[in-house]
Amino acid sequence: MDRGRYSCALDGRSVVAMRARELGRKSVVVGDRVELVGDTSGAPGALARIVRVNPRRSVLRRTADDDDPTERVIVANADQLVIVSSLAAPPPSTGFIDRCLVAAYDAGIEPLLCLTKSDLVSGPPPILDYYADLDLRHVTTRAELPPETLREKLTGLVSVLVGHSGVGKSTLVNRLVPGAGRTVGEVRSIGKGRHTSTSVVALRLPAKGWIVDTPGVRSFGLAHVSAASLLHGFADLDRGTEHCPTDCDHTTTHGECTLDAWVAAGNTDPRRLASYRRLLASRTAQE
Ligand SMILES: Nc1nc2c(ncn2[C@@H]2O[C@H](COP(=O)(O)OP(=O)(O)O)[C@@H](O)[C@H]2O)c(=O)[nH]1
Ligand SMILES: [Mg+2]
Ligand SMILES: [Zn+2]
Repeated sequence: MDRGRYSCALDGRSVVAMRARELGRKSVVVGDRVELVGDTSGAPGALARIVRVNPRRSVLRRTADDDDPTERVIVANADQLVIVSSLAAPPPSTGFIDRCLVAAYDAGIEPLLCLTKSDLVSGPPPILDYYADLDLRHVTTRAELPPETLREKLTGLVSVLVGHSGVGKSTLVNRLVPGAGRTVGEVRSIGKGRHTSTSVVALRLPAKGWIVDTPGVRSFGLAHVSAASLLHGFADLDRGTEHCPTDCDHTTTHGECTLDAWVAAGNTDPRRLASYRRLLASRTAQE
């Protein structure tokens, strides 16, 4: 999307379209399946109109901050959230990854952890210990090798790439989509305010499927996720709440929360509980 013009894929060609008035206030986002009328030739200067947005199979949302309830839909109809995190330079941030996991669960899409820059570290990455009790799929990549394992996991699916700046997303996209021409090693600033657009783009994979790059998405505000749903992003902890009192809010101030005992018994990494409670606290601050 660029200045009210949407680029739509139709039978292998790219058709530029604008929203038709009958759409009203309904949003059109990357990944939406739409119905077009008018000039769909894709010829230079041709302009079609989007008259209908089909029901969405999945919706990936975020809020700008935990304390800003304004909800934004980032991508519709995605199958997979690829959480890109470098093993070094910068080191992985479990706080960010945990947020992404909550967002993926909330969106109803599968998370895949992609650990980049494996050439900069040796031995098994400690971050995998942190997620050992979670059924989290992962791949590792390094710039000098073609990302074959990742490519296989993307084939035929719509995958959204998220990650901090500098972790190697553009490098990956350029390897996966020849000719994508994503700028490497540069942080693109598209305006400075938080209300500016984030230029999310969908790129077609040569094999089959789409990859959605989200260069402007730096954080996943989770104000739109309820406290109960937050726990669904922590399946390893969710299992430990079976014997909590029904009104348990799982915070430390609730004396009868059984999560501390669950963690002490070695069921999952204690840092996972700390991370969950940090997320809970960041949300309660705004309520
Ligand atoms: N050592 C190493 N550096 C990498 C790797 N992948 C990317 N980089 C470097 O990391 C920096 C940021 O990469 P970029 O793709 O722009 O990251 P983005 O901000 O997430 O799009 C660049 O200098 C890349 O050359 C890798 O696997 N190993
Ligand atoms: Mg980039
Ligand atoms: Zn509890």
